[in-house]
Amino acid sequence: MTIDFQHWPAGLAGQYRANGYWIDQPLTRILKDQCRLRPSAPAILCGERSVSYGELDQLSSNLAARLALQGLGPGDTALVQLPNLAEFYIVFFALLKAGIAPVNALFSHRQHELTSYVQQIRPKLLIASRQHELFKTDTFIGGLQETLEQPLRVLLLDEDAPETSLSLWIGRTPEGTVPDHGPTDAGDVAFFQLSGGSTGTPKLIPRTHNDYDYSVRASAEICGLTPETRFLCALPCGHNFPLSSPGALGVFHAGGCVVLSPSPEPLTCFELIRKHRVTMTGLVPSAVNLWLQTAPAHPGALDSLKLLQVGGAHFPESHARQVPDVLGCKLQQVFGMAEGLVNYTRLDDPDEIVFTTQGRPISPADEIKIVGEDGKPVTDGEAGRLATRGPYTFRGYYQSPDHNADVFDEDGFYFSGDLVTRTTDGYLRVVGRVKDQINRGGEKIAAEEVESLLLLHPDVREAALVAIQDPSLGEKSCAVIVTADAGLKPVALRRHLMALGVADYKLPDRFSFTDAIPLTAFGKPDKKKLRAELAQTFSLAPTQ
Ligand code: OOB
Repeated sequence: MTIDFQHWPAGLAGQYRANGYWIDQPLTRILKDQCRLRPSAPAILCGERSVSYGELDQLSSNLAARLALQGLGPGDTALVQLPNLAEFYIVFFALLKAGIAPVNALFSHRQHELTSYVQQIRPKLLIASRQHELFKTDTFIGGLQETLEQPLRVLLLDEDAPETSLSLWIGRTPEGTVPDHGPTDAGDVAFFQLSGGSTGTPKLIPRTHNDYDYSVRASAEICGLTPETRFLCALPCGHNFPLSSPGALGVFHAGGCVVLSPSPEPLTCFELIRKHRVTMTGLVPSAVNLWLQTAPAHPGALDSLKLLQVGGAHFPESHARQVPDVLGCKLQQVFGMAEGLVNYTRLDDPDEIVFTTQGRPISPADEIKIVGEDGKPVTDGEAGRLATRGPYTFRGYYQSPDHNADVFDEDGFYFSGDLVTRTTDGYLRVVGRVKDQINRGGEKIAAEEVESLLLLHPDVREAALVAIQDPSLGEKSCAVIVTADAGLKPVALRRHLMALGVADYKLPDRFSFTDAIPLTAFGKPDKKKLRAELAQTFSLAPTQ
């Protein structure tokens, strides 16, 4: 059994193999290699716990074997929602070993997001934590089960019942003969990444072993990872940036060590950096901003830190320039996406490149097109829409033919929705966005998704979600509402969204009530105009 997904055309796949980008090995080879080379070296440090490569291998094999004994294997999917704990990686490798493809939901996701993932992948397995509000009782799980045709096996962290305790399943090797299980073929889906999205439902990105492993290996090399690397994972560990750019998988590939932090909050991170002699980390710009403000009061705290990667959202040049002096480390800008393409400034690039660009693609095989409004390529330096294809850029969202038709051209180039310029040396600058998305400190909000939920409120006639500039997060969201009820209050709408179970970061930061939403010549909401109007209302410069 395999999961159906949009493959690369045979010609390109052949080139990717011939050039050594695709090595036809499952992602589990990352762990296998390190178990041979350094089984007792620490792979993960989390709180007081240290997990060696050998243990990571053993614990993930325990779980994989138990899942296989339950009849789960290639073709099956899992919904996973775990916080930044060692179990995230144990489960990740276990599922890869068993050939089960997970969706790693963010811990901030609530029933709206999780239900949507379940509807799309129809999982046979749910792995979550009792610490999450949704899993404090079994009500939500029961509801999910009712929507599925087959039984949903459930494993929970912090669970008392032995039959559903994730820790018990991980902790002991099962008895009996384990049936032959995964991993799936290297050309097949290994897991699903989450799209930041711009549509009504959160989309899923099938990632194959071959494509993801290449991005991990190449990223580890570009970022100079070694067995001495100590990487602080402070962003949500399932996100593409801290997972593979080069992230934890890159660090495992290099034989280094991942130190887990529950959040990017500066004091928590500074303490972990000091205690574990962390050498590198990756942050979103809003977190860097806090680190820049906090670091001067903590001299020496970041002594071991050599490299700070920044990505996920617009990073103001003025902040970029402060990084070496204030944080005492090298800066690397990262412009990536869960769909594939990742750009890095290189470690030996001149400062001006590092401070003023978002890097260049990982691979010589990454093809970049930047097109103007007329659909024709722009000249270097001119802004246009970014389109790309390559050995680790997906070829279609899972089960989304209509949306795929909108975001891919006939040659298989994916339009990311970003407006970029390119220097003559091939470095990209992100200068804006055409996708209907709000980038709230790196957390992506699809406007349409929140608008549809707002429209479910009986008193909302029209709704438009737009970005407003914010000094700390870069952007926040404002919902512009047309209603016949003059007494409708933001608090009622916020409660309405919370009752629908949407993640907190998607709740509009502001509400603005109006008589009519301005329309473009095509009759679509004129968000550019709305953004300009709101910027005036809130006395801010308009967002791009
Ligand atoms: C990363 O991945 P996603 O999927 O959460 O978001 C991708 C989008 C990009 O299309 C772009 O709009 C924005 O996030 N973005 C940036 C940026 N990096 C990402 N915008 C401006 N400057 C940057 N440096 O965010 C992601 C995935 C892998 C590595 C790094 C980031």
